[in-house]
Amino acid sequence: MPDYSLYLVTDENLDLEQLKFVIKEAVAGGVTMVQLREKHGDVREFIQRAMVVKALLMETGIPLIINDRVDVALAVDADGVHLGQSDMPVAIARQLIGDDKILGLSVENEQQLADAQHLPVDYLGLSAIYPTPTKTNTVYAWGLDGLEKAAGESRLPLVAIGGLNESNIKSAMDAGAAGVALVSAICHATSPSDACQKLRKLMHAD
Ligand code: TZP
Ligand code: MG
Repeated sequence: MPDYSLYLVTDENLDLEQLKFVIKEAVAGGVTMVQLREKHGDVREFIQRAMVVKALLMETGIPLIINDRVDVALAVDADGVHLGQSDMPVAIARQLIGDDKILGLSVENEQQLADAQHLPVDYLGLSAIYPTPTKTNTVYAWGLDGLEKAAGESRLPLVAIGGLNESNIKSAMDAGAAGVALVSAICHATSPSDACQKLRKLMHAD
């Protein structure tokens, strides 16, 4: 099973130099997974940025996951794709990417969590734990209680996302998350490397 524990989701507002800086620092700081999330560029730019990130992750063993777009994931031979509820259906995505790639799906309510249990995905993104300025169209906040309940019900590993940072990642892991996905706590840190190291320590603290 991939190590989902410290899962960086990139901020779409980073320019290419900032993106490279954040990825390099996050790798140095011990991130275990990287998702490239691009919401407003065209597909050519998405592919170019994905190739740059892929080169930076090469030989680190850290998987590159592409947000939303199966075509981009295939184009750069990424390690996986993360899909939302209105993206390509995961059964079709699985056929296209094959069994060896990592496939993640966001679940935004109890019904979606239940429905996802028998889908051909590797993990679920529990979205959102808390409301966050990074993504303003989230529909539901699971909270830590919701995360704990979901973890008890899910046969699939859960990656918690939304409003997570130094103050609450330990609680999210204790509530049963397989990992925490973070945008601003890493991308907006002065030193993403220091931030990742600190997050890792906090996450594994007793
Ligand atoms: N999906 C649900 S919340 C979110 C995404 C992509 C953004 C999380 O950003 P942050 O800054 O870690 O709260
Ligand atoms: Mg999406």
